[in-house]
Amino acid sequence: MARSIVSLILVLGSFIFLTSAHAMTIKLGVVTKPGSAQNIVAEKFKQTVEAETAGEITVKIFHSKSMGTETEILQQIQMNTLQMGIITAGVFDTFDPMVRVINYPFLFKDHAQADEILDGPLGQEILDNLATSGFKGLCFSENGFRNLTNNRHPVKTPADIKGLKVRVMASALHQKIWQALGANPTPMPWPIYTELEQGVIDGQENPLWVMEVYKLYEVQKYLTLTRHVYSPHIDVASLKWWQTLEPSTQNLLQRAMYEAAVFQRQDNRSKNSDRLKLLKEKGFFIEESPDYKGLRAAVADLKDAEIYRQPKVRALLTRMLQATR
Ligand code: EAX
Repeated sequence: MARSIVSLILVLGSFIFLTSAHAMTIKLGVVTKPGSAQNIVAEKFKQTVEAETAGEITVKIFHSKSMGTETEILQQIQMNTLQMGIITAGVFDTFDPMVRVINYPFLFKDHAQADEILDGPLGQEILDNLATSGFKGLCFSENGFRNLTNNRHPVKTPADIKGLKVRVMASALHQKIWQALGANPTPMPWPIYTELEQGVIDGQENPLWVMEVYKLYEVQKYLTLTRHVYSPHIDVASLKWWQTLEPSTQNLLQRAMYEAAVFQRQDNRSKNSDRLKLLKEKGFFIEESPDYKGLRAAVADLKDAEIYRQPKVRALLTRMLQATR
């Protein structure tokens, strides 16, 4: 009896030792709430990783600002207090100015071109360069093409944008874009429902899913399909942490994240026409064909702006503009 208890304890002990030696919990941060584009990537990634490792690796998702703003999530990833994040590319531009290249206005003509470039060598250069600010760039998922909403009046031409107080992300580029379009851009972290409701700002710009998931139709009246920036997420890990992982684990996580990204891009795109219908039903006045020529002309000089002056950034922007022409 005593012997069998001892051997049971030994067996249990070695089992606990074995599992704890390999078991790992990855903390992953997103600023958005469940149902959002970022969360769909995170949940798919979690599913795959936990299924393929039979639970040896657990992914814990921190969402809805429980880890702070996107900028704060990135700072925690740099320090490895969070290991991963699905973060809107716009807010990277204070960490790594190279990212401004993919947020350039009217850069990609459609989703196919965005995928081709971002999954290709130019996208890889941007992911690799993130190592200089402490991130392992894994791949790109999507927020989507961004569109303007506001509460003042319908917007069709740049003249209609003049003087609108538009909330923008914490991004020098996004601020420049809206200055060039004649608005009064106001940087603020996400979410911004209350500020819209209280009229602190007249408008904001985001992909269609945001207007639906965050019920912006309750506090905004006019939607213009400006599609001014294709907004990816960059799916990142803490470089400090990544370097401690076995190559086999790195491969698994890299592949699982790419699969999640591809799944989410398709999921997001497949819902856009229904979203447009829903937003109309909810009372949005929608301008579907604004003066794209005028909008493009207003931002055409941005490539020469100070924010693209660093030689490395400038060189990549030139190549990117050629590749997407
Ligand atoms: O993903 O801050 C932003 O405008 C982002 O696009 C938002 O978090 C939704």
